[in-house]
Amino acid sequence: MDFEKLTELIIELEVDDIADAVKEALEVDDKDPFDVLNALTKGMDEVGRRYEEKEYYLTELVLAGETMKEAFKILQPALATSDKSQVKTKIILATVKGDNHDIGKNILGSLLLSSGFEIYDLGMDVDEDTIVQKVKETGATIVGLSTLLTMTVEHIKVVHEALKTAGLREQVKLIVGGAPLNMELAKKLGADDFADDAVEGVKHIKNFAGM
Ligand code: B1M
Repeated sequence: MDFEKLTELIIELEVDDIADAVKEALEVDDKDPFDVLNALTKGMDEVGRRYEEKEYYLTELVLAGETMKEAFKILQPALATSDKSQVKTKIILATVKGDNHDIGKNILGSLLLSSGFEIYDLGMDVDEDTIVQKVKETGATIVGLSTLLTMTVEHIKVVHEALKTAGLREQVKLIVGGAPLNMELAKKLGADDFADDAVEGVKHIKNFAGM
């Protein structure tokens, strides 16, 4: 199972075949799971391009999301590392209010879990009050926000302000990710850090946690 084929299966929305293909790549061909993840993500980027060009419509976007989730069910255990820390740093993850994209956030969550972090995943379309409440309840020291939509990036600022108003901003590091963001914009919106992809996200978060 070569990487091009995996990319193609995502683009062609082969929701029934993708799990077997990922299994074959990992178990028969002994491919690196992170390279498999890259091949799948490349497919999602092409789906996004086709959607922009109006070759694909919302139905295809939905199916692409389902296909990626099927792939990830197989990939997730393979991405797990043996890098477990003794003391568990608590992290809250959420996709911001108004945004229903959760695949990137879920990948980050799985990688963090397998690195020994304690994850509180609030899901997608999450408002600032829910995040503030969860920080109070858990004493989490890191909040990771994901957003893929240009129109929802401003919600990062809303979360930053809400944490500030609640007197919690000093106790948490706020890290964000998602295609419409970059470090400059992230900082402008009040975040402490930005990561380009989930692997980078884990590195930055480990840094915050002093690991
Ligand atoms: Co939507 N969508 N979508 N979509 N969708 C995009 C994002 C888009 C770029 C497609 C396009 O036009 N080219 C575009 C956004 C344009 C923009 O605003 N800039 C778009 C649009 C317009 C929309 C709708 C508005 C369409 C409509 O309704 N007319 C709608 C919005 C709904 C809403 O959210 N309110 C919509 C809906 C959907 C579905 C729900 C159908 C589905 C999502 C399913 C799901 O997530 N459960 C979907 C999909 C699948 C996509 C694309 C094709 C793929 C997204 C994806 O899963 N990528 C996407 C095009 C694209 O991304 N190229 C697109 C794979 C995933 C692994 O990557 O999530 O980016 P990603 O995560 C990356 C990094 O960003 C980073 O790490 C991951 C990789 O390692 N990362 C972090 C993410 N979060 C991080 C947090 C971190 C660190 C790193 O630290 C905390």
